[in-house]
Amino acid sequence: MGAVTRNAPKHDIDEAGIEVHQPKTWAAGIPGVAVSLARGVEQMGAARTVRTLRLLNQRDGFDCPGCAWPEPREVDGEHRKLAEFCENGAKAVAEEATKRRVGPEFFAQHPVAELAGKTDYWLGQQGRLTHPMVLREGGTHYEPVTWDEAFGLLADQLNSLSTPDEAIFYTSGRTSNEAAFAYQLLVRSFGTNNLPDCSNMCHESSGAALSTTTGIGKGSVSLADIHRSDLIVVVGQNPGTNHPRMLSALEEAKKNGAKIIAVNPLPEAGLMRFKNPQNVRGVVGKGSPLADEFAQIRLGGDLALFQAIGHLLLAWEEAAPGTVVDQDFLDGSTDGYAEYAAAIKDLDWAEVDEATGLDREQIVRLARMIAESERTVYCWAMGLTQHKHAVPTIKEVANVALLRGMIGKPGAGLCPVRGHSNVQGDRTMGVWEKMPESFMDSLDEEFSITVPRKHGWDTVDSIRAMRDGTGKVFFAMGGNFASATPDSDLTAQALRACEMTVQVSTKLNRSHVVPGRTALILPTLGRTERDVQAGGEQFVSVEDSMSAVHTSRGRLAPASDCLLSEVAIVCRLARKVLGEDHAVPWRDFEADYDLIRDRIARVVPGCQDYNARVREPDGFVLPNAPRDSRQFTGTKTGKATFTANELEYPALPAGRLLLQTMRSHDQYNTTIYGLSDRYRGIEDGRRVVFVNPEDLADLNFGDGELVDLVSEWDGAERRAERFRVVAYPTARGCAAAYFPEANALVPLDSVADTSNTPASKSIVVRLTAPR
Ligand SMILES: Nc1nc2c(c(=O)[nH]1)N[C@H]1C(S)=C(S)[C@@H](COP(=O)(O)OP(=O)(O)OC[C@H]3O[C@@H](n4cnc5c(=O)[nH]c(N)nc54)[C@H](O)[C@@H]3O)O[C@H]1N2
Ligand SMILES: Nc1nc2c(c(=O)[nH]1)N[C@H]1C(S)=C(S)[C@@H](COP(=O)(O)OP(=O)(O)OC[C@H]3O[C@@H](n4cnc5c(=O)[nH]c(N)nc54)[C@H](O)[C@@H]3O)O[C@H]1N2
Ligand SMILES: [Mo]
Repeated sequence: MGAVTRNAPKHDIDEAGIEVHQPKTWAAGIPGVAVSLARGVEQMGAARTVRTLRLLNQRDGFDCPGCAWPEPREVDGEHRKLAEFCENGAKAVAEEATKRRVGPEFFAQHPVAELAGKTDYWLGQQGRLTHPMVLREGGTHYEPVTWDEAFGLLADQLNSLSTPDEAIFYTSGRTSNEAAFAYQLLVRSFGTNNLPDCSNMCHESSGAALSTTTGIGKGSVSLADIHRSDLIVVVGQNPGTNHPRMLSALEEAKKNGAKIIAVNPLPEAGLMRFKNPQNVRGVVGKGSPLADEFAQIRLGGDLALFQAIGHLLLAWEEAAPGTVVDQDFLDGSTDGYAEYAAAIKDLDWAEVDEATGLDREQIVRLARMIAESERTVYCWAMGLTQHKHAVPTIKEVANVALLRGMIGKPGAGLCPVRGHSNVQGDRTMGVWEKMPESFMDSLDEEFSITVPRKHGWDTVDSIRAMRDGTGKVFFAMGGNFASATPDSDLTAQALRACEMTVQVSTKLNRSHVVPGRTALILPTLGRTERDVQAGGEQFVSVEDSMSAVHTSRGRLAPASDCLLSEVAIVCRLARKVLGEDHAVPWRDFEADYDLIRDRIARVVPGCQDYNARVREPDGFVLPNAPRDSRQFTGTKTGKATFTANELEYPALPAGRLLLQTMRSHDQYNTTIYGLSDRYRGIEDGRRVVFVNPEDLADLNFGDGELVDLVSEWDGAERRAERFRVVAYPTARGCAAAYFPEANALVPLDSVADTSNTPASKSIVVRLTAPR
């Protein structure tokens, strides 16, 4: 039990030591392999590194706790590699399988007030949490507490609320299907739909747009479709860092003759060239060029770009009828085409120029490639979802796909690339503040209970509620709410105003040190660890970005004897909160997860016979009508739906920059693995702001200067201090800094229409001399 404690860094980040080098023009290859092994050995020693990585993403092993990119499926004629993981997946595993420990002695040594002054990096590097801990009202330090007392304290607090709606139950996307299903059942049995999740800040905009256009809030491609496509459009996504295994899929598609268009304000290394560490050419050669066209778009210019592409496609169709538009598909399977065509007929090109910053010839070239492609896949991530006009932007991408009939046929489709490894599965299992009525009905029927129908709070509304005193208990199933959310100072005050905050976590993070009046830390097992219950050793299941459901079985000894699994935490808490004679057999659920899966099979659409099918070697794929049969049963009209949208893009006042907040190559969201953003040339620091050199000249700032970033929103200012300016080839008028350091600048009310996702990719800022 944690006998070996590897040393955690004593010192925090020294930004004075930051180094800035030339950015790289290619991704992965030897440095990637070397870095992943070094990080593993640093955190867990050599033997454990080899043993652990051997099981990563293998059929008898555990699902990578990194991103949601799918594994190859034998049934589709695809084969898993001996090392089916990437540099950043290996880092994610090293973080979890680390031998460093944060136990009661650590908390006795460090008062909470001191810990609150540390960076997310320092906190995360201290290691795995080993004991349940409590911070009592008025206390200065966390103290050990028994599980039983911890659940008792929380149950008393919950049961003393004047309504269950005063409690908020957050989820991060690493939670397994079994834990997620049990958790939402507990929350709804208790009496609320306040189930915000990380998806609210992530692909909520994709879900909102796609449920209107295709009738299902998920993508409509499989890995095989990517391999078979002849054109892949990657918009607002940095796969080299955030979905590195996707580069292998892009490389394979290229080998089969596909072309790639990259649309991004930054020339991300992983979009330019790829050296595949899995083959000899990738290790010693120059690697393969990836993007055939790189469109260096301005932040938030994508809606205009896709309207322009749609406009050109229609103009060419008009000039030569029957050559561009897929008329059969349009006539038979879609709705709303006439309104859409009318809306983009009179396109204002001056606005397109202003919004995109692209050459008109390039837009024409992109539209040509799209017009000539027989099988196009559109991939996107946070570069599209985190803007005020995110939902209509994604609808415009869908419009272009629909025009050419690029959905529900091999090698084509829409592919929102998900973040957290089980964020999609959590939603399927009911973690959503506005699950449909039909799901609630099934829960009622299956368990003979009555769950509430009133929609709950999402992430932004939860922060508002805690700020206003209507949200009083905050419970988090994983994640790091304090750092991941916008408006860091306001959110911290909101959390501190709660009666009680509770974090179910594997590792120390900021959310533990921004506590409510009373705070609990409930340490839990990670993906990599063996999960033994009364009914024997358990496995869990997850769903990837392409709707494939499969098992994940941990193999390592748990980080401490005191850890409980997420399922056990939910079930024990439920018994305390709801009483021992509740309609749901919580004790049995905890002992044997098969019993939870039996219920999932009866409640969750598409999950019939779950226990048997998930045990198939590759698991099973959830039904997806648009992809499987070109059916759009989920839309209002039962057809794929074109939409007409206003041309919208972020306004940029004179002397200001539009700032995006993004991930470095050395972090997983708020977990900072290290200080190397290798591809962008940044080492040993994180407080940098990337700005185009011509903008710097216009604004009278120089490369290497220290500045404060001041965001301006609705008459109020927010400040993030002491960032080093890095002259960088980003699009004009645009800047970039890392999440979560820059989250203080994102105003709580600056959100995407419809999806309520924080607009953290378009913050109006000015640079000023440091205060
Ligand atoms: N190693 C690692 N893997 C991860 C994560 C991690 O933190 N680390 N996080 C996981 C999660 S939860 C998620 S959601 C995904 C995130 O995956 P990404 O979406 O790739 O993550 P970001 O770093 O936010 O990068 C956004 C990309 O979009 C571009 N972009 C920003 N604004 C715009 C715009 O307006 N238009 C266009 N066209 N491009 C734009 C940026 O330049 C950047 O390349 O990754 C997942 N995988
Ligand atoms: N400014 C800005 N803000 C953003 C974004 C952005 O691009 N810009 N991106 C947004 C996006 S896309 C997302 S998804 C959110 C992420 O928001 P979250 O999901 O809340 O944050 P993470 O950093 O992924 O959570 C990390 C913590 O999860 C815990 N953890 C890890 N594994 C497990 C596990 O197996 N079980 C449990 N119980 N806990 C575990 C650890 O304690 C770790 O400290 O952030 C959002 N915030
Ligand atoms: Mo995400």
